Amino acid sequence: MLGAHDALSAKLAEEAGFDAIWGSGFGISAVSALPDANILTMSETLDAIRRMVEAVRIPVIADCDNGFGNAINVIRTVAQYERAGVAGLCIEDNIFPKRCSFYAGVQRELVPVEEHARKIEAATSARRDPDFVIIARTEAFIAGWGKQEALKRARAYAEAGADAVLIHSKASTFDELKDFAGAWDSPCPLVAVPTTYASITAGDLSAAGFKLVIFANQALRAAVKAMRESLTILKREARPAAVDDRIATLPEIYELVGVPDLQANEQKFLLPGGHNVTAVIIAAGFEESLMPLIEDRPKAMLEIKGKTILERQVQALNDCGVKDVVVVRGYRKEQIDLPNIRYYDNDRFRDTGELVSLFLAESEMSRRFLFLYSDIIFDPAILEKLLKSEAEVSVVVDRAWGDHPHSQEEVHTRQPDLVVTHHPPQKGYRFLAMNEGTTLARVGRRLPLAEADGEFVGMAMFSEDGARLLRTVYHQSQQRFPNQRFHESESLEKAAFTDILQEIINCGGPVACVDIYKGWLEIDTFEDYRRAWAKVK
Ligand code: SPV
Ligand code: MG
Repeated sequence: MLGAHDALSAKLAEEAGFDAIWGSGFGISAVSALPDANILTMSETLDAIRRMVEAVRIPVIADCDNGFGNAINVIRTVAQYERAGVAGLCIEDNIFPKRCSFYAGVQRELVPVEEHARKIEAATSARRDPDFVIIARTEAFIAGWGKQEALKRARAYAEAGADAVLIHSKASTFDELKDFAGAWDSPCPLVAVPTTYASITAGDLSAAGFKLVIFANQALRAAVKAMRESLTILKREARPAAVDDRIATLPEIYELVGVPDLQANEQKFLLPGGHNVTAVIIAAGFEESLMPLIEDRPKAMLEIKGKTILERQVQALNDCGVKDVVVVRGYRKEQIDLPNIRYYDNDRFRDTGELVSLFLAESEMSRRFLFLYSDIIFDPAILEKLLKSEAEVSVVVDRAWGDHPHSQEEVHTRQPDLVVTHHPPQKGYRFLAMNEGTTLARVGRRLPLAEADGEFVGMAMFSEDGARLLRTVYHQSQQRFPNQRFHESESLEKAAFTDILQEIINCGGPVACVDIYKGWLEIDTFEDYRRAWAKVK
């Protein structure tokens, strides 16, 4: 067993492969900067033990000193500790209040052997589970009372019903205990704590007849030495990196305290909200038609009244609680360097399309995520509406498209992503919440104008299942469409986001529409850019 002083040291002991935890009274007191002398109360000690039990799966045996009083106190001690989930406890024949076995120059008294035997009986009678282990410990050697007294006491405790006897020694060699073990004539197993005779091995102890060994305080002492050394250096150098090679990394701590579980449980059990969604913004492309406007920067970094398009997007996302933002860069990637954003780079942006850029960020698609074109400015209310969607795949559709006729020429220059939907909203009722059950039938830049009943805004959201569907459809498409057209694009490599949306629809995955009416701008042409300057406040 490894002596732990708190939940974290118990966890490290478990990780190191020890069979059980010794909830050390010495250690629990020490981490409160107090001596091991019954200064902490039973409930304070129990509190520390309970945290250890909660942190590990291996058994925890609690060091209960003298049981925190007489036999009457022991009854409650056993009840409380058993309820806390410990596998057993140890009670020593020190008087209450105790003194640690090793402290020199302090008063040391043991209770009479009969009194301690009754305490052991009280302990066994108080347990509910017969497998709950009661270890009786004698301090006869510690008090200097010799082998005969130690044997007398150990025998009395074994007869009183102890499951094991801890025979403690502060000698610098193992001789005293070896002698004791040689004379031990009871089937009751023996326990040793080799703190002062520390060069002994567990194997030596086993050979001498001991069944259980406690390394009681090495974890605590390792921590103190490591902290003291690092802190001395840190104070002297006044620079955190000076101790980098002596300290655990932050990810090590995250792992130890269960951050991966926290993340998984957040996904599973917290209601969806802006905070647990990642936004993936595709900003890799280069558009000849916007030269020379975008000569020195990508479109997303075009400034409109003191703020770039990307800054405006990030602001809107943050305002809606979406703090995790990913940008896929390509053309003039060095120009995109906003803080608090994670980046992926598509260095093949000239030969590839939006879909390739999106899938560079595939590792983001293990959970709910938002998809955004990088050239749109939108009212945050649109984002809020999208975030509320419970569909697996949702796209924002502007129904203002149908308000007035569009010329072929306009469509040719602007190339809007058009949609044909099932159950489009009735004209004239567009301000009602009418996005229930509306789904995409077709999407693309070359749909017949007469059939289009909305425009895809360039904002989409995928639930965890939706993200899985997207990945599956994409990877299947790689198999099914090698070196050939993929919907409106000449190949999958050059495909647009709308092509994969169409493929999802064709594969039977519904794509839900989040209907809006205006409230957004797209910067596709000089004219758009000029208009944005006029419209944006
Ligand atoms: C403890 O770890 O608190 C013990 C063992 O009781 S010892 O400190 O060796 O007494
Ligand atoms: Mg102790």
